[in-house]
Amino acid sequence: MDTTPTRTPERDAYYKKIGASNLAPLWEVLHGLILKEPRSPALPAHWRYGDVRPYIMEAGTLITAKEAERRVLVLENPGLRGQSKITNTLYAGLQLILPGEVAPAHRHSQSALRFIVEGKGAFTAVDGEKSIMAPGDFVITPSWTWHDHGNESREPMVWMDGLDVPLVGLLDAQFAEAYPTDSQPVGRPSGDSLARYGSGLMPVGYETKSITSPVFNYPYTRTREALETMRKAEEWDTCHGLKLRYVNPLDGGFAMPTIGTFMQLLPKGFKTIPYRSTDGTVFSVVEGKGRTVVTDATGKTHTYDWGPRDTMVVPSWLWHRHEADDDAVLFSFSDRPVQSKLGLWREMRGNEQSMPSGRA
Ligand code: 1HN
Repeated sequence: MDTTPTRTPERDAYYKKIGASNLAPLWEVLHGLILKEPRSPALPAHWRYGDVRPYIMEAGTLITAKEAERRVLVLENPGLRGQSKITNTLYAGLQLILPGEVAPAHRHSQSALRFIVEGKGAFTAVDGEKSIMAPGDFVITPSWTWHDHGNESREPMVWMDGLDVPLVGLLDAQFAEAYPTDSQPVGRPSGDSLARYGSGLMPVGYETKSITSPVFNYPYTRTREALETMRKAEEWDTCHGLKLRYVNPLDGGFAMPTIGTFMQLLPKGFKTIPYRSTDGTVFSVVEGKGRTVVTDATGKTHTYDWGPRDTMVVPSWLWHRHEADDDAVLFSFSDRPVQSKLGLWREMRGNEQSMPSGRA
């Protein structure tokens, strides 16, 4: 697996000859196809909100949300520039919507999440329900659902979009269409889906074919309260502090079929032990200050001093650890549901010497 066979003039001539018939020798490429462990072309990276915010606001002076369709600055992984990817399988960007603006309705095969970073009171409408959004809220746009955004507040609103665009592209399974009007009709009151499906209750006889959670806004107030109540039990995980997974209340699985989403609390002064997993992960800091130390594939360490609203990405299989200077809350997302379904997901904790385990 480690050594490529020697090239000879005879072999090269042969490769050229068979190449004309769209054939190639596996033995020349095998070592690059089957790796002993993940070696992602993605690099670790950190976007400080203070650095990025002026550029986002400047975009607001250059183009309207309507003309842009979606006015977003793509968070491009520095190892994957020009590909609109933050990891090999996922897309992320920061979207701006100014007071009075509308981002017109459309739908596509790709699933999307919104994680609210700045501003309060703008809405996204999904499948006939408007959800008013606030910082720290996690909002889902399931595959093939109509969605438009609007801002009826007085402040600019910025959120992080996370989509499975590269993954769906790899599968060549994408469709998209525009809605005939900018906004879709709203048929249900705001908060309806949370009340219906996200309160530990369910309408009797409810059935759905959807594999995405019917709760499409998981408000931060509830998430934060869960973390605050649970911290009293003092059950800290050495790698994660207190880490919760967003679930689909219908089956306890991930809230989205292709993207796993998490929220974790690191109490003031907490230092995690190193951890790595095969799902490259995007972090958005909600509260607190601290740092994440990532060791890249060359053994170089990167220290990211983060604060509220910053974004970070830790690619597959890179060791990383966190330190919290204040009580810190981190949102994160990755392609874990896909890897788990396919039996591929593995993780390793810094105190483990043995082969990594596969469990999600
Ligand atoms: C999209 O539909 C949205 O609806 C945002 O807000 C970002 C990036 C790629 C493809 C579709 C949105 C997107 C996107």
